[in-house]
Amino acid sequence: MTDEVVFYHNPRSRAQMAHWMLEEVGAPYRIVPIDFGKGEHKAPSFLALNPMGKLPTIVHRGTVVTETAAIIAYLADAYPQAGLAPALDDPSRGTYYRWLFFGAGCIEPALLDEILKRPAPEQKTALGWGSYDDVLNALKTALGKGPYLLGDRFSAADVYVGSELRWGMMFGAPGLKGETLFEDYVARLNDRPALQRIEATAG
Ligand SMILES: N[C@@H](CCC(=O)N[C@@H](CS)C(=O)NCC(=O)O)C(=O)O
Repeated sequence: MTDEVVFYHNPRSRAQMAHWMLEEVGAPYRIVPIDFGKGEHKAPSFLALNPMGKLPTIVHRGTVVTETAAIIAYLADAYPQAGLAPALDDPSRGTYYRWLFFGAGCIEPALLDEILKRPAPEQKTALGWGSYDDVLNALKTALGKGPYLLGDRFSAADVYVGSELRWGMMFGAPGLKGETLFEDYVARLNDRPALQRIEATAG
């Protein structure tokens, strides 16, 4: 079985986050471009892989993986030589999981609240992400020691959380640009050669 990762991709999407990770781990991969305008992500052949009709989606060693955070975590484990995930018995694995899941479960919906200007619901305690301000405050605590979420160690959690922050900054979510802690963190990530490589090809 080939070790090549088949990567369904469109540069104007969250697929860029997975693309960065593919470059970080040095995985052999083949890009299958998906044209949103032509509706290729809603074609039956693509829906058979990802019933959500969304990117990113990868196929590796015969298994489909969807959801950006899952793809990033999967690649960290599939290519352990890159050293982007703490070992299973390393206590920092807990911190690593914590921020990866926080990225998908809290940062992502909180950012969308702001970017899409979604009205706040009355029953806030049922929201898993609390509020946008709570999420930013938690992130400030997480990054306070730095330089990365696991301290000195860069990990796949930074690829995902950092991608979310970069994305939030791009769409003008409040409280990110001009906040030194976030600006410095994103600047450190922007220095990663793997990220620079994929940015250079994004067009
Ligand atoms: N929960 C998914 C969201 C993926 C997602 O919404 N991708 C967007 C692009 S950024 C997409 O494919 N949209 C196409 C559509 O829904 O029609 C993840 O984290 O990967």
